[in-house]
Amino acid sequence: MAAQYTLVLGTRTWSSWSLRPYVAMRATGAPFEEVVIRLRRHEAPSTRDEILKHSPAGRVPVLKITEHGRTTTVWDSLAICETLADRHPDAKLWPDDANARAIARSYAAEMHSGFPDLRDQMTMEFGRTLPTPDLRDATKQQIARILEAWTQALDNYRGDFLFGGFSVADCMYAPVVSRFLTYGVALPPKVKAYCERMMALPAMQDWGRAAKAEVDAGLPEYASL
Ligand SMILES: N[C@@H](CCC(=O)N[C@@H](CS)C(=O)NCC(=O)O)C(=O)O
Repeated sequence: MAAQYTLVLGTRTWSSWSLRPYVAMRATGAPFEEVVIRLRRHEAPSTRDEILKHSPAGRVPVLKITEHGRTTTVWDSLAICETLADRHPDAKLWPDDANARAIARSYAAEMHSGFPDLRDQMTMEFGRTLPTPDLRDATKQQIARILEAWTQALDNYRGDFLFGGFSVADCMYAPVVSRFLTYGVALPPKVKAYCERMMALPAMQDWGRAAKAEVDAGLPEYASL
């Protein structure tokens, strides 16, 4: 019997870490259930209490895999993407070529551990259009580094996505695509076309519809909380 997957996500408009494994999960084609936890909820049950029901790490995203009567809990966006790549080799979530795979892993890891100023000054507000904040030099440097890295990958691998076919590297940068569009970052044509292809993915479209429903229901901007 196939494994049952449950993906525990944060508020879609804001939860950039949740978007990453969501698009990876969708790329596998496997069915899964979603549990969405409202972030920054201070009244009982608080966000933390809700997340702790699913993971001792107290953070989303979380993937729960139930098979043979046992549930395995995986937390942290990159660990979930890696687990999905392992379990669904046909989805080719990493490039076939070992050198391309090594570089794609470096891209994913650079995102996972880096770009703190970008994340701080350009919080994800999926689907919203907002004025560009007064960017610190460090943020500008991080944007320039991402544009350089994407351009190199698009030039070297010559596909629709960073490493030719869709990979975990694209999953890890999906929220950055959203941020660049939200805050009107100037994009070279090749990068702009890449962002458009990313936003056209059914997974990104579905995420956008769910995020819009949150906003329509009155979700404030993260920075205003
Ligand atoms: N390194 C973690 C970061 C996860 C993280 O910081 N998630 C945020 C939401 S995007 C969270 O759970 N925050 C808890 C809270 O807001 O109480 C990952 O890659 O999954």
